[in-house]
Amino acid sequence: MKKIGIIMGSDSDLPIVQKAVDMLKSLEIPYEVHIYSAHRTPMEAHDFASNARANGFGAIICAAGMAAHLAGAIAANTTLPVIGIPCKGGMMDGMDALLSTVQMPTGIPVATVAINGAANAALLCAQILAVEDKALADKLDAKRKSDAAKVLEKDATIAANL
Ligand code: RP5
Repeated sequence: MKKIGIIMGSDSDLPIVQKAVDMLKSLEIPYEVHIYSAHRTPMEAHDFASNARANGFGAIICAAGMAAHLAGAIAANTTLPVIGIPCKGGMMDGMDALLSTVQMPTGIPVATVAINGAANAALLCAQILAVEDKALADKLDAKRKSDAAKVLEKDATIAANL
């Protein structure tokens, strides 16, 4: 199976990124985690993206806050799918990162999840890999069913108690 690259702009993003790591772990998808910044370590970010396909990655998650250019900078140097997580923080509470991540020019797409939407970023990567992987697709179907069952269990509890 292809690996997922998880890159964050700073170790201060880790509490948000952890949910993506946990999700990939629970689905038994291999991953590699790095701290590369579009601004502080642009050469390392460039090298990672340029070599990612040859290095066995299937998609790349990029988490960054504030002037969040990391996902765009990575996407500029690979045609692998890039999923951006805008991280909450700074004076605009994540709106700055959301707009910086999502407003990409035509030709260089970044699939942007919600502010702090790390679990969905991992699920989207899993769904991309599952296009060619029946066992993973079955796991994702089972997760959907189990998530739905949990909601229905809560529905039964609330209906009985209120
Ligand atoms: C961004 O700036 C990082 O992704 C982080 O969200 C934010 C603040 O970084 P630190 O100053 O905490 O390292 O590039």
